[in-house]
Amino acid sequence: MTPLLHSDEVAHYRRHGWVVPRFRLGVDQVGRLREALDELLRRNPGVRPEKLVSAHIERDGGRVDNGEGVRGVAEFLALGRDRQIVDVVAAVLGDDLVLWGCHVFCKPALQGYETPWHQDGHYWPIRPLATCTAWVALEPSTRANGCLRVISGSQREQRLWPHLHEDRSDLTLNQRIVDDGIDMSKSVEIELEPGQMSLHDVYMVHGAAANTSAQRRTGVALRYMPSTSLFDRSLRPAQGKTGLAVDFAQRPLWLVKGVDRCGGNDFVTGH
Ligand SMILES: O=C(O)CCC(=O)C(=O)O
Repeated sequence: MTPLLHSDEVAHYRRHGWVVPRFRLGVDQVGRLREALDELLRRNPGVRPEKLVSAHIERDGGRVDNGEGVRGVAEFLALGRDRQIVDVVAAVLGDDLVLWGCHVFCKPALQGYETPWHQDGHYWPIRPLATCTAWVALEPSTRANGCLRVISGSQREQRLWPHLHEDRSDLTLNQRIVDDGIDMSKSVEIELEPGQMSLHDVYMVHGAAANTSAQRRTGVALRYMPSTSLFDRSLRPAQGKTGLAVDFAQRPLWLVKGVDRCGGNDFVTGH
């Protein structure tokens, strides 16, 4: 059987820290996800659409929030458990996989927030630190509307750079990397059509420009870790500084493939 992530794509991910697979979602699935997005936005009129944290956690049919300030929609959980996406991610992380997060980044036309250059590892309680994000486009994601951009190869040293805290309300995230020593000329804008996705490594320096165009831009970031790592609920690496209302202590985990290799992951809390 042809693998869903081809060997040249795996090699690209290993070398550059990101890849856009040839695999993509079909039109019908994208259509269903667009309806789920409409529902998510309807359920959360008071939440900035760039900050739809844990959008996959639906409680009581969406009538109550998920403990992180968002009324989720179950269709996004189905996406995170989608066999084909899980197999794509398994090609880079291995066959024992935990889905631990899902964030819908919807940037409205004309006034979509910037996502500053950052690394995710600073504020995630995963030890050893490891995660692959599958960023699935539900709408065209282009230079004009603030597509995801990465510093290609910035994952290679497997190190975290210092970040500055920014006290601003017009950002997706209040952390910006201190970019001394980072080769910004390696920046790549990842343009995607609806149904396409990119994968990026947890050490990747990435961000996205503000959306000042007339076209909305939405991606679903699905976060997977290998089960050889522990999701350590006692850690609070974010210290409330990211501008996002995350609650890792209560965050539910799903084993989406294989077994829990480290043996300590808790698949009960939060469910
Ligand atoms: O879509 C964006 O604007 C940012 C996405 C991001 O930072 C992530 O997926 O980790």
